[in-house]
This record gives sequence, C-alpha cells and structure tokens, in this order.
Amino acid sequence: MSQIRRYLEALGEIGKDPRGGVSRPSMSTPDLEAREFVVSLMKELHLKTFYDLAGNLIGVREGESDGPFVTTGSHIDSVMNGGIFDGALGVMGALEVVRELNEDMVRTRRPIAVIVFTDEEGNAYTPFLGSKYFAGLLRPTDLEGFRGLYSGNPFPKDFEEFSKRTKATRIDRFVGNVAHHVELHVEQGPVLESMGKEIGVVTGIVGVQRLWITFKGRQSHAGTTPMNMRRDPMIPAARTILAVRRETKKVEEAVGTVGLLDVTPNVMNVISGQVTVGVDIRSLEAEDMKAIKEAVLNEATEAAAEEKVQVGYKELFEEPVKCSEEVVSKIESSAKKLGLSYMRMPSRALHDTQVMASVAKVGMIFVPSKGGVSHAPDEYTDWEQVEKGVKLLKEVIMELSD
Ligand code: HGY
Ligand code: MN
Ligand code: MN
Ligand code: MN
Repeated sequence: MSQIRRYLEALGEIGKDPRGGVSRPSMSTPDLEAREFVVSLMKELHLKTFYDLAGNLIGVREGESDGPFVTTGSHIDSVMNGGIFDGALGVMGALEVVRELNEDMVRTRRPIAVIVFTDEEGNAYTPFLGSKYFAGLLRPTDLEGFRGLYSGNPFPKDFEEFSKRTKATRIDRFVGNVAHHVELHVEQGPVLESMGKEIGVVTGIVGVQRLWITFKGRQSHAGTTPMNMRRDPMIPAARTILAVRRETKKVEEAVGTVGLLDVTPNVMNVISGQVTVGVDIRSLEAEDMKAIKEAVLNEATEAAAEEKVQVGYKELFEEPVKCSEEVVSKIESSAKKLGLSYMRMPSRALHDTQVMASVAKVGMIFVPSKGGVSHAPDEYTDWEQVEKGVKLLKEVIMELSD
C-alpha cells in the first residue's frame, strides 16, 4: 500500500504552525528536523545519502550503469504559514517511488537520485540557492555571503548545525552527470480542478522579475507637519503598488503582485522615513516582464520626484524556461498508459526544475490543488489524486532510467 499520505502527514507535523499549515523556512530549526526525518527515510530505503556544500540532500539508488543520472525531488522548506504539499509532495513522492521500486525489486539501468534542494522559497537566503549550486550556477565562495533571514546566521554556520545532525556523507558537489530531471508538484492554481483533469503535463515554467523599490523621505510628526511640507515615501509607494496592477493587466498572461511592504518606522502617528515595496512579476515571456518593470519604475521615479523623496531599487531576474519535449511526451504517454486524464499547461509558480533545465532535460507533473489554493494553510490535494501523481512519477522515472 502506498505510504505517501503517511509520509506527507508526518513531514507536515514538523514545523506545524499553530495558525494551521507549516512554517518551515530553509535552515530553520524545523527545516533541520525535517531534513533528519528525510535522511532517516532515505537510509531506510537503502539510498546512499549525501549532502553538498549548499545543504542539498541527495539520496542515490544505484543502477546497472554509473550514469547518466535521472534526478527527481523538490524542496521541504516552506513559506511562513504555508501548506504541507508544496515541495513536500515532490520529495516524499520520489521516496515513495523508490520504496515501490525496492518492493518490486526493480533494477534500473541508470542510477536515480532523489534531491531535496535548499531554500527553494528563498525565504532564508535566496530563491533556488540549492538548485543553483547543484547546477553549477553558484560557486562555493558565493554561498558564504548569505545570511539567514530568520536565524541571522551566515550560511555556513546554519549549515554546520545541519551537517552535525544528519549523518549523511559530505561531498562538495554532486556529479554533473544528469540526463533527465522530473519533479512532481501540486499545481498551486485552479486550472486542473476547473478543467476536471487529473494530471498537468508542464510545458514551461514562468520566469520572475523581482524589484525591491525603496523610497526615502523625511520622517516627521503626523499631526504637526502641514500637508504641503511633507516628503512622505508612502505616497510614491502607494502609486507604485497601483502601477504594478495597472501595467501588468495590460499584458495578457502576466501577473504582478506586491506582497511585501517594509515601512520604517511603521507607526501610526509618524510620517514614514522609508518605505520599500516588494514587487513580483511573472510571465512566460521575458520581454513582457521587462516592459512591466520599465513602466513600474517610471511611475516610481515620477511619483518620487513629485513628493521630493529619493528612490532606488534592487532586483532579481530568473528566465522563463521550456520543458524538454522528450520528457513532456514521456509524461503524456505514461499518463495515457495509466489511464489518467491530463492536459498540457505552463507552470505559473517557480520550481527548482527551471534551474535544473540548465543542466538536464526537464519535465514536471502537476496534480490538482483544491480551490487552486497554495502558499496558505488550507492548501490541499485529494489523497487519491496525490497517489495518481506518484504512480505517474514512478512510471516516468522507470521509463527514463531504463
Ligand atoms: O514562488 C514560487 O512560485 C515558488 O512557490 N517558490
Ligand atoms: Mn512555494
Ligand atoms: Mn514548491
Ligand atoms: Mn508627541
């Protein structure tokens, strides 16, 4: 009998948030505990267990040949107050696949590696820290500059604690010999449910343009400062937020969100001294994100000038990627073989798989999210649908590792 529900529910207990769901940012105490749990499972499943300098956990099931590898997996870090499926399904689903392959005594030609990538959500250090290191896009020295958002610790310090607690074998970097990478994930959106499909075959993954736009004004008394003598950074911040929505809506398929505001000092009777607006723009087209970014920055600059405040910004950009047609077709034919209903669709959430696309042929399998909800405690996927997703992952991995 499939153990996936037991696996996911057990992991969901670690870092359980009293408000519901989980709060398990990367390298936090609950994340370290979750890693220990995963290592113990990997060992139980007779996987050779490694960790690299970025804290990626890697469980290897040997094949008849030394490579190239088929890799799978996802992340077990969560957003604060997130759900128990995001990322966790891809890791625990991969472990369930291994458990079943062991049970069925299946020998594959290629070795399979199950990977838990560090800080996919980027809430501790930076998005995709683990997968970028795995793919060779970050060097060991790059890792040293990161500080934990929740721990305040520089990256290697958090990492030391993690290495002491897990008894995996340390390697500097995992072999770069990966042919195919497949990730199982919850859709996190409403499309599959509304279309009545069991499986989403992911064709491409959105890119993201992030902006941290900071306005610096003059902090002052909210009662005594006349309206025409203010330099209030909240005003251009507000106009920037509205511009994100207005400019994004002009572009079909793009989405834009301001989910972060950092207000100093954030007090009722004080005109703010500084406000940072965190902007997240996503699209399957890099050009679209660029156009929205320019328009938003124009508005921010104009609004700042009118209010006589200073403005500056930092940014992060990740390219959108296309999945490999070879992997996409394999997923489709496997779904067909298993009698699952499916549709092709893009991913509008970010995934480590888009980083893995720089070193391997990649694909993703989605299962429906109830009500399309994710990054929230009531994120949920029917257990029956979870099992179908795992079954499909198993089929695809067997095909690719054959
Ligand atoms: O932000 C994302 O799309 C992903 O869940 N990290
Ligand atoms: Mn997420
Ligand atoms: Mn995820
Ligand atoms: Mn006073």
